[in-house]
Amino acid sequence: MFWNEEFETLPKEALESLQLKRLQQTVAKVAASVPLYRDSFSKSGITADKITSLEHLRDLPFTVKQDMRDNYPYGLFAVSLEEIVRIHASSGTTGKPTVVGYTRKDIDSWSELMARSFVAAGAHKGDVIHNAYGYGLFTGGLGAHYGAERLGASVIPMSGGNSKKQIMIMQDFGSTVLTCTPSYSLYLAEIAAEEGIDIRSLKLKVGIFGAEPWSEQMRGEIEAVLNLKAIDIYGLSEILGPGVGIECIEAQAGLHIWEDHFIPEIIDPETCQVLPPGERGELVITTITKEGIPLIRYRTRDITRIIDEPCICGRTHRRLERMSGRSDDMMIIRGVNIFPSQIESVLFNVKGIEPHYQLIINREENLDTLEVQVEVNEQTFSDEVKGLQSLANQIRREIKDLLGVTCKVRLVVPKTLARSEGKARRVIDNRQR
Ligand code: DLL
Repeated sequence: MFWNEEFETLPKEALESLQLKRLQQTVAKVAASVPLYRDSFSKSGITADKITSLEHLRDLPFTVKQDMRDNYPYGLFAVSLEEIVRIHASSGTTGKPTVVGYTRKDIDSWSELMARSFVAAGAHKGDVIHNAYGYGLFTGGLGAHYGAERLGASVIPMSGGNSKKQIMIMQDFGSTVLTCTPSYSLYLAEIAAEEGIDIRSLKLKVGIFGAEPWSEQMRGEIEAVLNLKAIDIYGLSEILGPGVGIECIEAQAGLHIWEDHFIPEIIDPETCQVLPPGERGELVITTITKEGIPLIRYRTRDITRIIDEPCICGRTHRRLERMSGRSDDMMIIRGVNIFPSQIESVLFNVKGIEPHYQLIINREENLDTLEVQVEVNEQTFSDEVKGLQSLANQIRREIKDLLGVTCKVRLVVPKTLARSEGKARRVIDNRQR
């Protein structure tokens, strides 16, 4: 099923010529209206008419988050505030938020892309979409909301939090689609169990989960616990919000990035060189339809690769492999690069533990240490100490085998690690304090 079959199945050549036309328009627009681009383009002699092939994208400068901070709040907007109908911002961990503005046409394209994404995920008109992404400056809530309305589904604007009520509403209103972060879906399942409600018996058939990295093993866990198809959705506020890319329900193997609106590239984050096709590296995105805040070669910091093989669903837009993490979440422990998702993939294959964990990094006597805290389930918890010790040893060994790093494993009492209603905080790095 398609939302916009013509565009979702455009042949490669047609898609590329559309991209080129839209790229030229975007370059002309930002050169005329955004001082950052005007200055850097004029220094390097870039003009829209010199962009005669998609290869010329490589001649354009990168944009980074710091550029957005330096131009806080509206300095990168390409239109006057009179044209802006919505403002969102991403929180970030330090300092001022990153601010983005949308024109009426931007909101319209975003709603279209989210409707497209919902259909790719197997949702349609007639579905009851329980939207537990946060409403507010975060793009998740309103982004999914507008897409659900565009689709013609019945959207329940729950936002995050108030988890017991969420369960009651899903049960009473007959929600068929759940949208929230993957970690929150497991928390909701836990609350349902505490309330004596079998979440598997609800009408949910699809969950559309994103906004944070999650592993294939976590997908397996969510699908088993909630009895639904778990679909990965990707996006970032700088580029749009949710709906930059999504998995199709037919393949559940990589996220189609909507290439009539965005041009993806993969670079080596160290050298900034574009990597050969299929290699894993940092995702860079150029927006080619945005009016409010078009961005040229935005460095997302997200690590993935582009899958160029045709997909069984018939969409021609290339796919991004599930994000393995952000380059700034990468932990370097005694020289070894580790992503939280790699540890997650080990933990979720071990029997006797709950899908809740946290990674604590310390420096002791000039040596980095990694402690993996993971909850055991009630049954394991009541086991003898010997059993718990051998479980901790097994996890330590499997992490060592996979990543070559020795860590401490601390099994903790069920329900003691902090739960999140939005993006989970997996890593606590005490070295930065
Ligand atoms: O998280 C937008 C969004 C909302 C996406 C709802 C999907 C669903 P930001 O708050 O700006 O926007 O955070 C963007 O979150 O650069 C990634 O690091 C991470 N992220 C988003 N989706 C995924 C995903 C929203 N499916 C940042 N897998 C991005 C892994 C993701 N990481």
